[in-house]
Amino acid sequence: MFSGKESFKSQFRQRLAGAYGKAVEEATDQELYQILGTMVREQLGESWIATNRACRGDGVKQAYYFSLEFLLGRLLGSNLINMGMLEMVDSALREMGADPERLEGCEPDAGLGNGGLGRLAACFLDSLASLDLPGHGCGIRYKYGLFEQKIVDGYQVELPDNWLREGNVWEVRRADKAVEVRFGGRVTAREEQGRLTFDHYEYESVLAVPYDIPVAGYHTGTVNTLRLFSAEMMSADFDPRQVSMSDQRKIIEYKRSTEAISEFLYPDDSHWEGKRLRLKQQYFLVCAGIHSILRTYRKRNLPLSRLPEFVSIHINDTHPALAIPELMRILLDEEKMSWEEAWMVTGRTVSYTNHTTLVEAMETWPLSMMQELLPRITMIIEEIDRRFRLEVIQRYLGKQEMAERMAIVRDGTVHMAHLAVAGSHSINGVAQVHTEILKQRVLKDFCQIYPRRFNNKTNGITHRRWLLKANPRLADLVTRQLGEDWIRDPDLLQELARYRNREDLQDEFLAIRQENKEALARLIHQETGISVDTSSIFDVQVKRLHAYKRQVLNVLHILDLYCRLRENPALEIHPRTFIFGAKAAPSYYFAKKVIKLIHAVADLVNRDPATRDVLRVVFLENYSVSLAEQIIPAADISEQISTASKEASGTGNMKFMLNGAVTVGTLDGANIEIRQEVGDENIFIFGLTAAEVLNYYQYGGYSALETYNSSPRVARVVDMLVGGELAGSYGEIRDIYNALLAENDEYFVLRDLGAYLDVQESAGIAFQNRREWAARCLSNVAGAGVFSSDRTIREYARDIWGIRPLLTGDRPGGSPWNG
Ligand code: 26Q
Repeated sequence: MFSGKESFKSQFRQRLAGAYGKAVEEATDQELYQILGTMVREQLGESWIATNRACRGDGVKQAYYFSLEFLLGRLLGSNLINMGMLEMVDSALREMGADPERLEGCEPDAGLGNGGLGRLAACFLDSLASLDLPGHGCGIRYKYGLFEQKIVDGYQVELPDNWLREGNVWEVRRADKAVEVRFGGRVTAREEQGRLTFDHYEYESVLAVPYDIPVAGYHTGTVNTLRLFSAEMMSADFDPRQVSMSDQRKIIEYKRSTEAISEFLYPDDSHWEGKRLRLKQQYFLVCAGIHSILRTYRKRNLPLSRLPEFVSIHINDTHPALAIPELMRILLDEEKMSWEEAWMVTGRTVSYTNHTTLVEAMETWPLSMMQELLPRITMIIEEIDRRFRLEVIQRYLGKQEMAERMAIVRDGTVHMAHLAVAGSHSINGVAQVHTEILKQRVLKDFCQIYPRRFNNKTNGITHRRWLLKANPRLADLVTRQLGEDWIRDPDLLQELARYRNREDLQDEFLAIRQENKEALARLIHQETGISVDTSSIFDVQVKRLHAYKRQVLNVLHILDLYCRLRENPALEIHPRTFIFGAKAAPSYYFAKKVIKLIHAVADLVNRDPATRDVLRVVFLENYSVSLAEQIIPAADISEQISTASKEASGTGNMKFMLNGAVTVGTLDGANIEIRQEVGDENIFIFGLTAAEVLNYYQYGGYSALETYNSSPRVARVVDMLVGGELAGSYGEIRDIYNALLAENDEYFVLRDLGAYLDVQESAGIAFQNRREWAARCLSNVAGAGVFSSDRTIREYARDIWGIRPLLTGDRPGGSPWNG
């Protein structure tokens, strides 16, 4: 432990010498980073012990957030901020001749997630610890995170993300807490003392080794745990000296097949691929996680019937829904509980968040695959299904067809959302409109039977990473206006609304925005060679690439401006820089074609002398948490333009707003609630509503061709796609054209295009009135308080988990590590 700057410096030097035999000026940035990270993690040790002790205390209930994804990003800066050590460490490093920013750059992003769902899990961990709540994460330590994206010739190329190459300073391997996970084999039933007993033979064992990462709250002593499991072979099973050659081959194969389980995160967002291995991952996580929870619980010497008083298991979408049959298996087979009691305990312990209503993203598994891989679990799921159907028919509705619709297992397919609803006491959506769609449409039958289980928890983001860390200049301005209290209580940001018309504040805000834009412009130039005009509007769309998110709509706006400028070189519009960042799932061919389209449009627009001074199009490759932290603070306009009803919530929208960007968006997901907070004048809303879209779908969609035929402006940009000017990509772009016209535009792009062009024009004009624009930006920052994940987590803690703050957290004034 160190306390204060001088002791930090002397320890730093000592450790550097010990580890590498070097002085600061001789060491590489990587070496300096390794030492720094290790010291920071170790500094958390005592508080980690104290938090764990407090968690074991009488009557303390803990929540465990099970997720196949944790999109953490870098941890050095956020840990230093939360520990209150950022300034001290920065200045100590500088005094020793090291560059803190370069050291931070040595840390690879922990990119163990695809997008919103994984990043939400990471924000929740930060809020749990910052609120002194006993809540931990449970996930998989993928050896490779989401692929690294390179763009070659306008096409996405996927490279492995080898984030563990230099090790991970934040994790602690806990070999002593490894647990066994069993796959395959056969199950037989026999009667023992009047009770059915199941024996499992010939299974394959995999060892789940936990790696624990401390999660430090902001200026508090609470340090929770993110436990990530790594798959290894069970070495005790084999003694290599006593096996023959052919067995050695088997061992090698066994090692390979076990380690494969935690090798890759599947960037499989709503598309089929590597199915079987993915199912293995899900069971691996759930089995190991529950095992380790129960090991801790058993130290209380209480019966498992009381588990729900002490443990809450939350499943992040259906991916960990096997937690339900796995907990049943333990209660039935190992604890010999009755079915009825086991079902009661399981239901009271588990809760579930739904993150999507897209039919193609609803998880299902072939029953046969499940049987082969998880024979006992499958038997339990079938029994859950049998009893659930009976309950539906007998106690409630008496309708066979309803039971059939709601079935957990039907026609050889397991429906994970149905399993998750049947087996948990709480089901929540992630924004008001999304929860209403769940209740009134997607899960309507279930909501009729269990209305009290359904509830809304509008998403949030941690304002510590997304403002304090990502945009220190703006955070500092806010602190100078409001004092530091907003960091603990982000609702206080609301105060800024009162000052929105103060000219000094507007000027300061605009100056900060300008500096952030210049920093991003440097990055863009460094990464792409493109120079951008920092007085232009930075119009940003960064998020996963998906048809429903409608990057294509954005592109059509660019093409409309391009056509108009060529037609009329004197056209007066404020210059714009369009910035994109997006990864496409490797098997999602349409999404990949859109990446190619963006590049083709960029080529055209950036080269043409008629437009290049007014329009620029930039695609930043390998969008990630760290890149987001650099892009978002520099955005003027935030594009949130999904087809209404499709984006469950969105959280990027909140990050932009918090940094004072103005949203151009549809009435979808949390955009609706953002509008409520900032008011109509401070957001640019366009397009169909969710009700309108859903109504169209009910009656077979709208006619894209009619829209095309009746609007020359729409027709002109759509024709551009196949007019021969977008070079080198005829095939891909033709397919996008066909999706819009021949396939009748499933995502209402053309239907919303007119309204989108109009609202963009208003936004462009509005931008030119600098005072009014700055006031709008300030209103957005002011309205962002409710979208802090602190608010979200308080609601989960109170309404779903029933957990209360630990009494160990040191309250205000500072941090227990700061000396
Ligand atoms: C489904 C089936 C089989 C395999 C994988 C999947 C799969 C994997 C990942 C389905 C969905 C995901 C990720 C979904 C996701 O990120 N959803 C987003 O969650 C955010 C947090 O709630 C919301 O804000 C976004 O609106 C939502 O799109």
